[in-house]
Amino acid sequence: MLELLTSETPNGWKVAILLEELGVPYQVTPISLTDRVQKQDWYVALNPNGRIPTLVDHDAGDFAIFESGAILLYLAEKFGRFIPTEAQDRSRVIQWVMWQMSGLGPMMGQATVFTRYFDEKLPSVIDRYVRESQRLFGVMDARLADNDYLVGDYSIADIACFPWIRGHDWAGVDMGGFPHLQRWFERISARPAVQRGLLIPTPPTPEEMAEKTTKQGKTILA
Ligand SMILES: N[C@@H](CCC(=O)N[C@@H](CS)C(=O)NCC(=O)O)C(=O)O
Repeated sequence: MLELLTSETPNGWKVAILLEELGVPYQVTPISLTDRVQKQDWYVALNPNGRIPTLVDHDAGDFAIFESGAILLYLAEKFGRFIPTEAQDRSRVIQWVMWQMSGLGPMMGQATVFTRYFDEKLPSVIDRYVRESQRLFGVMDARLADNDYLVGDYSIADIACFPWIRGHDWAGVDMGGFPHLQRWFERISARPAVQRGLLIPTPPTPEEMAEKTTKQGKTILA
């Protein structure tokens, strides 16, 4: 059995979406970020970074994996899906996953932190992260001008990026002016497995989400 330890955030949704796309059985262990469960000793023993998500493969000697990009790769390779077998396309998918992990995720994450969680609003800092996020939106938009997906067919490259693009409003990053990205976003949003994955671990209302995330933000910054 696969166990996903997660919370309702972009890095967690990536893995939930892939598991739903794969249609394999898995169990969910919700981790309360507000209660700082991700910092408890038992959790840090599984994930030395003390953040979500973590995947434990109980069918492989309780093998624990941290870092959402590494989890996507592990699952794609384990089940031989959502990653091409041809060497160069496989490399292209990995390149986009790396790009998301090192660029899109951190920039959007910091845009969210400085727009939403900090009481002190620092215009130059917010501007830096918002503009860098938009630059990255432009990189995706250009790639998607002639392609329905980032690399060939729908893959873990698209799954890695999707929840962060979905969070653009919350992060205060305008997505207007990126028509190809918008179309890609709508195409992926329409997938039933994506819609199911976004309900893991709980389906909060937008109002609950806003309040919960604000409280979580304060807790995480503490
Ligand atoms: N690079 C890590 C980032 C994980 C991460 O930042 N997770 C956030 C939620 S999206 C988290 O656990 N935050 C709680 C904290 O900072 O303690 C990954 O992709 O798995």
